[in-house]
Amino acid sequence: MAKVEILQIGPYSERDEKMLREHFHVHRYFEVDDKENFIKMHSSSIKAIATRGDLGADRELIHSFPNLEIISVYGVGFDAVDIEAAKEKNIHVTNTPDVLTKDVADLAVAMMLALGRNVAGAETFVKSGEWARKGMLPLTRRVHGKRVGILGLGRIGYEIARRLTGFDMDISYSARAPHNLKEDWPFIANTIELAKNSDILFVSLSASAETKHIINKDVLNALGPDGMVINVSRAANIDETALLDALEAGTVGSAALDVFEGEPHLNPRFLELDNVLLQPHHGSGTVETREAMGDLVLANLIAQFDGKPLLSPVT
Ligand code: 8YV
Repeated sequence: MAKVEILQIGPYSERDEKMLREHFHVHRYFEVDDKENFIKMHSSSIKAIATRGDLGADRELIHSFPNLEIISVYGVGFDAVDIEAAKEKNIHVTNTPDVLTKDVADLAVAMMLALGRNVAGAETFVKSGEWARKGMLPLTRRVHGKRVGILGLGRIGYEIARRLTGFDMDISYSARAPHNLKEDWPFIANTIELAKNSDILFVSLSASAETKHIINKDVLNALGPDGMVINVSRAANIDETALLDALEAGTVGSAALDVFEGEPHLNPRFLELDNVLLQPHHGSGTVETREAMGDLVLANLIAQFDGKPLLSPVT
């Protein structure tokens, strides 16, 4: 039997691509120069899209393939997929939740410690010989025991908070509604109030039209000149211009960011700042997690074409 034809939107690891090819006839869309002609030639034969959280699939792409049955996303975030367009055509969408939660939380905590204790700057101080020349490194501020706000207490936010209990932090959170928790972390509905109540603000909520620029000038002012903001969700959750202005003016203390507007081409203003820690969108970037994500992308595709229930449908 001929293999089902799928459209691959961006590169995966060699391992994952090999697995996909074993089961499917894969078209590497990102390598196609003449996309218009490709769509003319293959519009009716493509049955699935395999994409990534950061690349998604827009309305035009989704509607170019009338026999599309499923969009399998390599990533927990599916904000780059036009869910409405998929719904209109009864196309299933799956993502890769759970398998990456703890890695993203690990990185978020690592970013807090690294920025708070100036780990990168301190290493440069040693390697550049400044330690021997100048003596003591300027002191940093303490991290443990500080007030932490978690904006978005979903799976990832919860794992961040759980880790922070080991640092004796004073945790409060915001979410769509209060959670029924065993912990006694206060719920603060208003983002400005949450920021006022925090020395360190983690942004861990999934992105949507409603959360666009939820971190704005007012929230940053409320966090204040000693405050730190950490984003491991999506760039759109922060008004990046307001953040850059605040970091340059010192009205917010520092920022640790794993996601950027237009990434990987970030605003050059970030590169001029000393009060930032910049990461290349790799919250889920461990071998173990990326393999689990690749397995889940494939398992969802196989389930669809075997007529079995999907493993992780987006609901
Ligand atoms: C990316 C992510 O998908 O899970 C998400 O939503 O953004 C990431 O895991 C991953 O970096 C591959 O692009």
